[in-house]
Amino acid sequence: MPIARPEPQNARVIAHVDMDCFYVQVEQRKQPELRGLPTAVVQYNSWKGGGLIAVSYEARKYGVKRSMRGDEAKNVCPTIQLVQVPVSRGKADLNVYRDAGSERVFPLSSYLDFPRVGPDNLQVTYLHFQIEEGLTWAAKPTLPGVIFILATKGRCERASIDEVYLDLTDAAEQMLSETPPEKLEAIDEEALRSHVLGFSEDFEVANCCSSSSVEDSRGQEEHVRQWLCRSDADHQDKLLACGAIIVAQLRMEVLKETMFTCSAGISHNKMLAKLASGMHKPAQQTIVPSSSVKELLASFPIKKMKQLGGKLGTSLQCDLGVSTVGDLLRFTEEKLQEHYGIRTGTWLWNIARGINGDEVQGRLLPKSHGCGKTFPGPQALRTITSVRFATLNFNVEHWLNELCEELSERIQHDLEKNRRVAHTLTLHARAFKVDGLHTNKKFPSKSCPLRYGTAKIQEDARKLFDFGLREYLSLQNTGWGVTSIAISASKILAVPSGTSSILKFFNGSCPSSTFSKELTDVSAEDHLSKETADASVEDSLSFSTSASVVSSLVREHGANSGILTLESFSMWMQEFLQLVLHGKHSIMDFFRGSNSFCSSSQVCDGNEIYPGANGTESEKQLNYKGDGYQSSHIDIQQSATWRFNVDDVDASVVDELPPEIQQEIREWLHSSKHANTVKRGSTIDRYFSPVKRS
Ligand code: TTP
Repeated sequence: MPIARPEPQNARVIAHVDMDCFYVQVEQRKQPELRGLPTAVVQYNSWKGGGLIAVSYEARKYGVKRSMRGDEAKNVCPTIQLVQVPVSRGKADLNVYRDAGSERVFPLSSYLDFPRVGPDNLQVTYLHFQIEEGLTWAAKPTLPGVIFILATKGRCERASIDEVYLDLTDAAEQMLSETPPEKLEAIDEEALRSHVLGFSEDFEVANCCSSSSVEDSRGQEEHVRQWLCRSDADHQDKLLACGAIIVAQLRMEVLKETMFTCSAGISHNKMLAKLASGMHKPAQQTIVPSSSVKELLASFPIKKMKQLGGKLGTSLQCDLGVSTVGDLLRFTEEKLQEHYGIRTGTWLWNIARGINGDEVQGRLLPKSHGCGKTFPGPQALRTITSVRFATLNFNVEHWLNELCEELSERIQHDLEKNRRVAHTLTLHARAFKVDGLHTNKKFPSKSCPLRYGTAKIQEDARKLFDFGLREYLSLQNTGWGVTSIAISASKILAVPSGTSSILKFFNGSCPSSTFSKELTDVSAEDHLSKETADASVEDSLSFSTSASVVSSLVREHGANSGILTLESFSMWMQEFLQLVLHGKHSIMDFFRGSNSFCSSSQVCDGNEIYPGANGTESEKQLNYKGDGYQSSHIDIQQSATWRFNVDDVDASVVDELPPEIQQEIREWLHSSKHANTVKRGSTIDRYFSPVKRS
């Protein structure tokens, strides 16, 4: 449910930047000959020419829409160029689009300086290479990608695969105090091409502008210049003017360096900025001054508002007769609360007035990872495992495994590249019951703690599906058909690098520690993002697993024991993770470095350290117990994987630990080496004591 946040007192400048027909632009950059032509990107499923998922503005002029299939699009626009989405594992591979927003590219200008170094048979002008690919160029000048360029002027929140919010308040304040627009000798043409709601239109109407006329455009630009440079404007509008000039510069920078055009909305909050960014596309920007908010919302369709596209919007239409946001002004806050509850009622009351206090979060990386596949019509999946339709892959398990493999690769990539760990695995599906009526009911989404490793994710996803299916079918003994499956990884947190954050990480003050011991239903808002991905993973323990292992250990044994202080343990882990990050790929490697690792077949007796269990065993396991899944905890000691011999511990490892813990560890190792029975009393000793844990 939406939450109403009051607007902060101070004036803000918020921009929403959205790439234009993004997938088409990515394809056009790959194939420059498509530029300027009516083009659409079509889904991997080629039935009737494939479903269109992105349409160029040239094609839109012919009436081509995203909802069409390729054949239909060709009927309305015979010259349309249809480009297939890359396919991998029998489904769309969106990596190329996902990466396009955040890639770091060689500047085209620099590339042109070294044309002979590049592959001969390619058009150098449009080439871009990712630095990560490790190309050995004589010179490697780097320039940031879209997100990085946009993030240079203020707080940046990546909202989806192709859109960001920017909080430009500080940059605008600074510009206003140092170089206010009225003192600028020249204002970029791009800024002068802005649309100012409630201002530009007046000019257009008064002058009956046809956008193609040069005089008209000059006149409009002059008109906008007057608005941007008003010395009698209030502080908020002056800030917006600065914001518009900054956004225009950013958009030009994006175009210059990445060849992508984008559109933007600039206002004093996220909601209004988002509404505005889509008003004039492509490659334009729209400013919403406070004085125009009422007029904008008066005619804005209620169902087009974020969070009102679904049931709530429908209820507003059907139950309250509301068709535009402005219509909400007819109702008191109490009335709206009466219908929709306190929080939602207040939120609705606020949006009717353009009030939205949501902050721009500083986040350049996606909030979640997800991948899914639909199985429309006759493709619906009707069996869990492959029995009769083995060759057709019409079974849930096959596709779950494929999707999980993708997800696993993606989160592993995120972990390695960005040091982020995902904590929650969620399965979403759509299904119908074969009960004569083909009832389409929502398949209950389910989630559980996420364990790294493809096989584990596949195993858990399958359990989530089984559990969801039982709930879906309830007592009816009917068949079913699954029309879509999606799997997502969320609650993604950075691996902490400082004591205070690591304490938070382990201490329950962050979402990671709210692991449910049971499967949890997923709220309607917990959608898959547009972000989906591919990648591959070894089923090995990475430090991500260690983070969740440690967090579970602390919860299980440490936090309340008073034996090992959380702080000292966290310090130790901090160093530990640093070591893992700097060259060692896994905790196993960390210990293996001293050749101390016992294989699971080895017998390890009294002189063993149990620094943790591997992710498989230490995490809560999902076991079906007849009437539902329950969590159970597998004894850590069963995991021989994590046993190693004290005698083999490399002393240098201890030297690298924080000084305040070194002595304690040394004493503990010493006592462990010299006693077959584990010494009691040492804090860490007791903490890891197998006896204690059994
Ligand atoms: P959008 O930003 O919604 O649309 P767009 O960028 O194609 O066009 P516009 O200029 O109107 O903003 O989506 C971004 C990309 O996400 C889009 O290029 C293709 C992909 N996408 C899908 O794959 N399926 C969908 O249903 C939508 C809405 C988008």
